[in-house]
Amino acid sequence: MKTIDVCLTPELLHLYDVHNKIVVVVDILRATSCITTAIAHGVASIIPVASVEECKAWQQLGLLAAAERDGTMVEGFDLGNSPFSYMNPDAKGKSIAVTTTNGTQAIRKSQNAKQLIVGSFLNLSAVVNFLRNQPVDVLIVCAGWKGMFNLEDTLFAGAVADCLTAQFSVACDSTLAAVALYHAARHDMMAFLSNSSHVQRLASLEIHKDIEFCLTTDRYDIIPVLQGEKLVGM
Ligand code: 3SL
Repeated sequence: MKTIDVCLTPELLHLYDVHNKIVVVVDILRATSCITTAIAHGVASIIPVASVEECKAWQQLGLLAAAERDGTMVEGFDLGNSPFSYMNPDAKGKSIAVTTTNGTQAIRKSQNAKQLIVGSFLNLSAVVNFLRNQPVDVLIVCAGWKGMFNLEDTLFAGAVADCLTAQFSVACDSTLAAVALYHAARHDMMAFLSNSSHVQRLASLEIHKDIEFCLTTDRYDIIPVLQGEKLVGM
């Protein structure tokens, strides 16, 4: 039987062989929610990059560029990391280079996967329905925060694994833990996450609207998938 596993932080990624797996990268607050929103609103592609310098180089080549560090937009860029900024009609049909504190790093670290897709609560059912029919093992990579565990990404991993118990066997206790946390949280994720570190961090930056949006389930039916260096809609 195919397996589903959860890598709780990118620091643990060296323990997994991603070459033969579909990797789902998740950074609920907010990178993968932004990427999902961007593609759903007609952005042609997202180029996820690790460093601010690399992102700047894309901007100098004429691309729109988004950079976030520690929750704040980096000066000199066109966009930060709010899902609402990706709804701007001016971004439609464009490619956007993006760097974020954790999410784009997790994507780059997972890029050798057999296939890499991007997940968020916004496209939860689309991700689940896609994975259900795939003949290979799945690894959900939680972006976390600067190498550390976070709750919101783990809840998403638990939600996906919970929906796939009939088709996949669980490879590791991290998946069981993620499902247990999701069961504890699912009726009121906002309340469950209220003391979590990144919700507190974003709340201190007065980004409540983004938190609420990123915890919305099934707003979009698309899945960003990595093709070469770009994430495009599937
Ligand atoms: O860490 C990341 O990749 C970001 O999503 C963090 S933030 O939500 O923009 O603060």
